[in-house]
Amino acid sequence: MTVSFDQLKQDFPILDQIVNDEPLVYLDNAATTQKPLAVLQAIETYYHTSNANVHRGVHTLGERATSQYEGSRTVVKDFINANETAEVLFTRGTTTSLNWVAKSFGELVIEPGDEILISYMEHHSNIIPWQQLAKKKQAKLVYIELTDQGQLDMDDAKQKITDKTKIVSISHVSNVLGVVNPIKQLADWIHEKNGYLVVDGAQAVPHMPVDVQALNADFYAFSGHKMLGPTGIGVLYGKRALLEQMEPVEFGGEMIDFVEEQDSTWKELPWKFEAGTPNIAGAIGLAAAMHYLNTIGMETIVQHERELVEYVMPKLEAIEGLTLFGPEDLRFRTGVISFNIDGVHPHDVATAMDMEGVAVRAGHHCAQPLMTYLNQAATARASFYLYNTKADADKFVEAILATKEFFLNGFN
Ligand code: C6P
Repeated sequence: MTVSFDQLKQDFPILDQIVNDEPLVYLDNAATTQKPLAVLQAIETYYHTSNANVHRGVHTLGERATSQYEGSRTVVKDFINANETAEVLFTRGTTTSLNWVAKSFGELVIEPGDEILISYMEHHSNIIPWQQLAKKKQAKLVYIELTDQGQLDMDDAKQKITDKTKIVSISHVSNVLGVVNPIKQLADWIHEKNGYLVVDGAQAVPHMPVDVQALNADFYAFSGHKMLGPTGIGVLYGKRALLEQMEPVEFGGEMIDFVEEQDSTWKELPWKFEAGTPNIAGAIGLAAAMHYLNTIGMETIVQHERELVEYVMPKLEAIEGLTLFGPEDLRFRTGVISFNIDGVHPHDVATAMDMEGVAVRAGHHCAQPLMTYLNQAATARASFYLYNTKADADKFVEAILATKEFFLNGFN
């Protein structure tokens, strides 16, 4: 299918607005993405026609809601190529997914003296759950160093994956550097040591084809809202053999087989993990987002984002006093571009760019150890997605130049 990316914006009503007297250019997609009409309509139609609780009522609406909710699970399974729907758990998002793995699987396999290996580019959601587990179990949290290009130092990784390493937990794509990590290689190395690989896919699944079986990840976590879906829905993929061994993290309605006075037994996968009324509309919205992405094609999206980055990078590199973070070789990165303007605080950069209608994020991006590693208090960050165009990229560059001019030379 040939996609007209310039026309795609029409599917996203929110993008058609004026912000601070300028047409909105939304470049904060790593934080959250906008929703196409197809997703908004799927949620609305569900509430208009099928709203009921799932797995409970035998009435028509109950069965309709259940079949749409479980149908959404099948869509997710196919999207990431899981082996079966039992391996797809609906969660609130990446953060919940990673916490579940650390709490339940970590509890099962980590012994005192074991090592958990992460990296300096991780999001707090892929650091703190492991810190907590390590403290509880007297295990050690070990960090993989980065190269001067902001990539994982794979020599360091290989050396640090030892017989003591039980879990490696790594982001597939960094939310600050945009770097894509070699997940399959890490999977091979940790499996040779009989350990397990957990992947934080929050910034990967929205932007590239992800095949969890080809990657051989033991667990893979991601969020719906970063891929055109609603907030409050996410996924934890896990291999069946591992999920079977794990205890549920939450207990209550709908996750039980039988409850007696003093003890209970659990439903089979995936429902033993999904206590209480789930985010039904969220799952349906996520499936609609996946349909939308499939229609365009994930390879086409990769190509589009790469074209945008290849287009904008030389323009950014030409700006004096602009520092760019992440690999210079654009083949190793996605459409996430972190930058700083010498002498201007990133928050001031983001505020000034907003005055030009350009939405970027500034701060530590929930990656404080990475900021310390980069010796930066914060960065500004633009992140592109499928609805962004070369005109947006031009506006982004113009807004940086205007910001620089304003702060460094004042009013003319
Ligand atoms: N990063 C960003 O602006 P949740 O909030 O659970 O949907 O996702 C958490 C998360 C985990 N890992 C990575 C790599 C992420 O980028 C994020 C979310 C946003 O960069 C909000 S801090």
